[in-house]
Amino acid sequence: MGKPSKLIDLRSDTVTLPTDEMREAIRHAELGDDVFREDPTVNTLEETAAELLGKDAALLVTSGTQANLVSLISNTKRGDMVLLEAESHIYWYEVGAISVVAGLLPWPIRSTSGALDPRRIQAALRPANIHFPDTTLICIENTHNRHGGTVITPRQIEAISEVAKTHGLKLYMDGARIFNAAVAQKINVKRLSKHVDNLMFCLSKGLSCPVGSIIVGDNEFIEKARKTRKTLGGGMRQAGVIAAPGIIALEKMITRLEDDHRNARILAEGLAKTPDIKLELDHVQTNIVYFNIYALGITSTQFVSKLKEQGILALTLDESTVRMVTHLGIEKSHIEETLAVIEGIIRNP
Ligand code: TLP
Repeated sequence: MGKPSKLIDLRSDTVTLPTDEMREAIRHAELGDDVFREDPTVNTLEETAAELLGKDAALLVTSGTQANLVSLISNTKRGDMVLLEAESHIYWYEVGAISVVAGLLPWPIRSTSGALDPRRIQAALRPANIHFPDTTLICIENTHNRHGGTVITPRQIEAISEVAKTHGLKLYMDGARIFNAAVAQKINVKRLSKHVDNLMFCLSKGLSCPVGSIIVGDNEFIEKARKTRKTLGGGMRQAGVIAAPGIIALEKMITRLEDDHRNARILAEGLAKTPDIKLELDHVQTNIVYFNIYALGITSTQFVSKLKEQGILALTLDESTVRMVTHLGIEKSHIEETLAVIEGIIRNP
């Protein structure tokens, strides 16, 4: 097979473009000043999101990173200690905002596939002592990005929430891809949100919106988060232009995530059969595929630039690990082309 005719962008589901219906909705959105709570489109989106996740209220913010930061600040006080998974997005990819801006001490806990073991949480808790910061929050991530888009089950979340309750801690979920987690497990998303105090999810990943993330929680928390968002300069005016595609995403883009999962599986199974490529098939549960190319004798950066020469875009995770993410616009035929290109690279690394 020759060079693919069109770029196949597997870097992230964040590269998805709004659908025609979303663009139309943006054009026609009814708008107002959201700082005055007068944007009807934002209000509708927030009400829809709160209902979908089974919480009192919701807040639209600009990005997943802002959602996590607003939530961290609103769930804690400066100087507190926060327990989180060692590979979590908050710990790795948010420019240290948890410390730099929120003034918190992140306490990473290792796991094998992204789900925190309640016994390890228990072991990390410290007794009241003048030397120690107060531990007030546990953060989980679902699906878990750096573990390969793995899902956390309602039972696992409930077990973590029991430790949280016993010790008076709050439980927050970075659910950037929470609908992927729900669709993969064929469950109502409320079963994943039920046992956390609050959570966020992203509109601008697999749901294909151009901008935005949503925080959901109880009324008191969301009021606090609204003020925190303002502190961070995140109060928006006619934000209905962002909210309008969000409403369509929640109505129409969730069930199709299954297609992305199916394509990721085809990709992973193809890669697993390819000599010199190693991957954990068990970890491929949603739309993210990581694979190791160490045995090829080139770095992941070199591998990714060879892919790019052939019109395929991917990201590196570390020196020998490559990441590919499926999303709207990636069809089965693109996956087949990608596998064929990879076979070519392997024959001639
Ligand atoms: N993740 C991005 C990159 O930052 C790595 C991606 O392409 O996967 N939580 C999780 C679990 C995420 O994966 C991301 C984005 C965020 C938070 C932050 O969202 P944004 O990019 O909207 O700030």
